[in-house]
Amino acid sequence: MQQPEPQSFDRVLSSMCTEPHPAAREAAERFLATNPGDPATYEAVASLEERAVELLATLADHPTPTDAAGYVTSGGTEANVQAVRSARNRHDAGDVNVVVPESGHFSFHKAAELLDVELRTVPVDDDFRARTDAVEAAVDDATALVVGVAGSTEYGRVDPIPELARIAHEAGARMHVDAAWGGFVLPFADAEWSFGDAAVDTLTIDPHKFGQAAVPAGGLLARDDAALDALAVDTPYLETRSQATLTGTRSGAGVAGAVAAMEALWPDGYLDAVERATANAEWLAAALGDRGYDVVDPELPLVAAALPESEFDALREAGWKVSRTGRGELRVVCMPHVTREALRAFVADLDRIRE
Ligand code: 0PR
Repeated sequence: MQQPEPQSFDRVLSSMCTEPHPAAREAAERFLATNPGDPATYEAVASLEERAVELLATLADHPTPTDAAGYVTSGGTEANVQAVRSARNRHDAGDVNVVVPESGHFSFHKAAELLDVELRTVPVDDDFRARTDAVEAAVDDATALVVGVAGSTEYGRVDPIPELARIAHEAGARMHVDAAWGGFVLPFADAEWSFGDAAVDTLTIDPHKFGQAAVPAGGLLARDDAALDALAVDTPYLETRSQATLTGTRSGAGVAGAVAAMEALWPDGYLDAVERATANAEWLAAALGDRGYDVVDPELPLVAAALPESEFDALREAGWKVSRTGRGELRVVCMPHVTREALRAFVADLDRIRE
């Protein structure tokens, strides 16, 4: 039987995944049958995972990357769930709450439900950033975690992380930054988001998004071991005595691919990718603005613009994989596979649709 072809990336404009770097593809294939969940058996992939954490901590400006704790998760969802779980386990109060801006990814809703914690969603300002006054008003003694988003899913916005960290710590809570998508873009942008910029306790940063690794490769980082220790359960019959990860058997391909991508691309390759993506986002925003659409000014390479539903539907019909924000705007994520040529073809199709 003929094998089905995977989705071609040619017209994929709103995915946060991208074509893996060739080195990531090759490394992932070599490590397909390894399990970093059993480091005493699969030693090579276990040391690759230590390397992955150190590289991720370098990107996230950890003061001493070799001291950072963390692991390669199945994705941003797992990293966010684990950050909530860790903060809950470390907090004294019985019934805790977690404060998340409404721009937070829906994985926090999953976390709250799974972990039976109260989720307090707070409004964002006119520029889609967490409102610090609203966060300040929402925290109390039972707040275990404050979440800030660094590169929001819908608009690519960065919350005021240092201010949120201050509010969190004054309330006796921990600070988590969700840089699942932004983490590979922000090292080259003018924003305060990282361990180096604020007292961040945990951080999500996913190689399988802008990091150009193979799926699955998310990342959870912690300032130090305590956050991960709070997640550990005993594993009596394994050679290693405890496990802090959510899943048991994990993807060695994800770990190896992540390391290979980061070693191939950090920092110059990522800088090139970010510069190209940023120029593309600016070009697209200008092209849509010229045509009279309301465009949300892109800060990171993600463009949102208000298009009539009929035009959006016609673009989908023409094969463009585009999606909408919660408010209904067209959303284009300028990932590394999105070329200027593709964007020109997209705008040409839009012009045809508008005729
Ligand atoms: N945090 C942020 C800020 C995210 O944008 C996402 C995913 C997550 C966490 C969760 O990450 P995982 O999906 O790895 O668990 N954001 C994308 C989104 O919801 C996920 C995505 C990726 C969707 C590729 C579609 C797609 O083709 O839009």
